[in-house]
Amino acid sequence: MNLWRDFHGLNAGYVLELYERYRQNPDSVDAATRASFSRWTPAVDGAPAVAAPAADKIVGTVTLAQAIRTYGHLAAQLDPLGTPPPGDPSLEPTTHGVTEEDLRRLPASLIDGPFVERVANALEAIQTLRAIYSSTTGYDYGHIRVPEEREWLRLAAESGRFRPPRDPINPEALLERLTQVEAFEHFLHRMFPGKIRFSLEGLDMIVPILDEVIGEAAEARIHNILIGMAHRGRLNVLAHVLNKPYAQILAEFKDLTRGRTRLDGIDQAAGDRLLASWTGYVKYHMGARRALKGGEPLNVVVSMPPNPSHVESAYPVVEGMAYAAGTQADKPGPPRFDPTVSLPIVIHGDAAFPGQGVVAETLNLSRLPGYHTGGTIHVIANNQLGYTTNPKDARSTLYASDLAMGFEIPIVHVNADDPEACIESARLAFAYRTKFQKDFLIDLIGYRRYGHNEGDEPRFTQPLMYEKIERHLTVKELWATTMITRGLIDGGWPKKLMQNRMQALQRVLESLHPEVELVEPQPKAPPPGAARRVQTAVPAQRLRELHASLLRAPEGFTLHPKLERAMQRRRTALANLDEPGIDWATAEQLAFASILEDGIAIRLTGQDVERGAFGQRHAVFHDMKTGKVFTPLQALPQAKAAFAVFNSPLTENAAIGFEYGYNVQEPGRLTIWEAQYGDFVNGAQMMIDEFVASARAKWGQTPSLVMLLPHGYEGKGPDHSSARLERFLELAAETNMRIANCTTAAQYFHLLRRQAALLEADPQPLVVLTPKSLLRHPLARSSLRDLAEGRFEPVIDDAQARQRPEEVRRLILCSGKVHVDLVTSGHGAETPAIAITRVERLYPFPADDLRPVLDRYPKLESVAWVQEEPENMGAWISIRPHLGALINGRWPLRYIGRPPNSSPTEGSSARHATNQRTLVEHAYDLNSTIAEDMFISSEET
Ligand SMILES: Cc1ncc(C[n+]2csc(CCOP(=O)(O)OP(=O)(O)O)c2C)c(N)n1
Repeated sequence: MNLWRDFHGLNAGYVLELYERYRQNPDSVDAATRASFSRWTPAVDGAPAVAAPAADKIVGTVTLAQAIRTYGHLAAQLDPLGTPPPGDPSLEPTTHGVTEEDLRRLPASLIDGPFVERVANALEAIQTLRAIYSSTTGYDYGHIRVPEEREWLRLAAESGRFRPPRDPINPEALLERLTQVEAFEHFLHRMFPGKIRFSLEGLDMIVPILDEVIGEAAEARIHNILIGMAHRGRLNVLAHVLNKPYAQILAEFKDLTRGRTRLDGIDQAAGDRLLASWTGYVKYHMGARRALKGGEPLNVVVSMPPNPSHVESAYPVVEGMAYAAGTQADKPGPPRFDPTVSLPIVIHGDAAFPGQGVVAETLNLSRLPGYHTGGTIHVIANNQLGYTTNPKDARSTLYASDLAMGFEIPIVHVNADDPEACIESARLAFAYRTKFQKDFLIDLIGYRRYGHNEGDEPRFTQPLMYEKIERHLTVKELWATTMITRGLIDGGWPKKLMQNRMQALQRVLESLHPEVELVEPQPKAPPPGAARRVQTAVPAQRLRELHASLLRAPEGFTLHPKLERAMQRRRTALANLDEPGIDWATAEQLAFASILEDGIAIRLTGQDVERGAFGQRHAVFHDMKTGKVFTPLQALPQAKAAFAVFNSPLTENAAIGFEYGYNVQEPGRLTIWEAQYGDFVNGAQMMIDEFVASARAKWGQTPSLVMLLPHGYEGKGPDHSSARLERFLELAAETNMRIANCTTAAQYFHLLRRQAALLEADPQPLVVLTPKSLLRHPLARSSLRDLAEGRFEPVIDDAQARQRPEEVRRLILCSGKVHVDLVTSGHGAETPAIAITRVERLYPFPADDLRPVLDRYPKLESVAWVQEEPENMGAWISIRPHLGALINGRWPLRYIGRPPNSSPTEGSSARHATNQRTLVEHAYDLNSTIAEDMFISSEET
């Protein structure tokens, strides 16, 4: 036995202590230890025969080593501008009761590690640890709770496995790359002074880091690489990583009038309208795609989706895209996710990462079923400033990356002026991600050479920092110096390289043909009539077979008794062709089943969607005895594509961003997100404004995301009632979305099928205000015939009034649940002069369907819009001009409803009930006057 070879660290200390005890009294240790020590000749074995080192020195050495491994990053020189690191007392030997002399006397093997063989004693071992952990890289992984991962990370750091020169790099290629990056910024700076480009300078190493990760990913045959990033350095990454041609970028900088007067493939009038509203977009937010070419068909696509100015909003979108790219959904059952197919890389700002809530929301998705992408590589482009704000005002944490610690993401802080350390961090990130399929974060600490943008004067707010920056050599210059010192190049070479690059850019600028080079995505005009032609009816026999399949549970599956009864009731729902036995949830299941049978995959997510917030859906059943789950739509024999259903975590913003990304990456799948209550969708207003509503106009994207938003005034109070329809209507323009508020199960059925059928032909987001009480209301139920022979009706006229049109004096137009309140009020029978027509599709405004309704009633005296939302909410404000144009002064158009209110509803259910009753009474009161009631607004049009 050799003490120092066989035992390390504290173990060695403990054995020594035991040996001391044995020496003084052999009986004080157990028999096995006694036998072992009796064979031990300390002098021969190398252990001190008489004076073993004091245990406290051994313990001190070991705890010092441990402290360096955990806190060494606090002493690392991470700031290229030279700010001294904060340090930590635990990194000092004296804190652990040891001196350098003690360490020199102790053997290196006290400290376990791959380098131990190469060093002579504990002092050298500690010095080696310092060189590793407190250099220009700060390994920050002490928060990882999985021992295997921690050990892997430790060995990776201490073996230098990924670090040049052990893992060599091509120094000339790196110099050329850094020259390319720098020259591009210099050139733009010189040729377009004052133009915003959000220069990368100070964080130039981002490009070689991306090169490294992408190169490794391509070798690992990862097919889809998705890069998410905001403004900083985006142009440089577009040019050099995505290979966006210089000519195209320069053409955008020239900012020439587009000179385009027509769009191909559509008539002039439609083209004019589109061009008039076509917004185009700022160059530093545009997206790009690049197919990597290799010797053999590599088939790797690197893409960077466009992003809005809202920093970090692209992060969940990229995750959704990566997840979709890695998910196979063309076979029935649950979809299959392969983490080796795609790789998300997200570049964050150092102020944005800790500041924007969507980051925490998205990090929380990272390891959840239905969202886990196999690991994201994060890079914080840490220039130590957020616009004009210093870190001390930007975050409550030491590092910009600290939020990631809670998600057990290993972090490497790295000085952006040390290219070799940066390359190592990229390799480490990729290797860790490959091994553990988890996120990894590189906190790349550099600086910002100019102001927030190039027109900004940074010295107003950071005069001292910019004094340093002015004198600071660029990373390219530093690397060139290193190469000269290492004798790799001669002194004139870097300058020559730079000249070459600048001249090349100059040649591109001189030979620019902006009309050719300026390639902007064009919004695709929807094919005329696609939506109108779509067939959504499903033959009754096919529906009955689907229904039977959906009700077939596995052998021996024990349902909850209440669900068992509900299922029994459901069994008969389709028995009779004309009996309205199909409720909302049954219609939804049938719609989903038939869509799957048509070969279109479905993904449904949202809070508690598996059961449904109102206990209506039960897309997933739980066995009462075993807890096993059963998802009928995943066991459907007729299905030809996958069905995914996932309860989402409690997020709206990241959740919608993720689904948006999933949707645009795989537009052939029906992607549905459901809000718990419709009002919560406002937590994702940014995603709705910036992506769902406007991405088509800004970036030429064609999303088709479905959002199900429970809506309806049922006395719940200010929250839980309104899905804020008014906001969606306000955002609706051109062909950017469809908005519906349907009142029957069949309408919902056809609407979903219609959306699925239009995914390719005419994709548009679909906003559906879904019911709560109507989920089970008899009037909302539909018959099998409605599903088998009907279609989605944008407008449903009053079936009874149609029979006696000449009696009708007032036409009430309404949408959603208030229709049921009106027709169940009992006033109808007394007032045959009223017709009640439902507007089921609110956008696009169904003018063609309403026109015949208005023309149907020859004795009409007035048209009234009735809604339960206050006057400043709901559909009224948006729909009023459309109705006015349609009525064209033939009758007065009046509003019957609550007055404007800053809150969506009354706070009390009693008050709600009274107001709702009054509202209905006034709708039926042909003699009511404007001033009589609080429900009537002050004006007639
Ligand atoms: C949601 C949002 N709020 C505010 C802004 C305005 N803004 C743009 S960049 C920026 C500073 C970002 O700092 P940081 O994340 O460190 O990135 P940097 O610009 O320094 O690279 C601010 C405040 C924005 N774009 N998005």
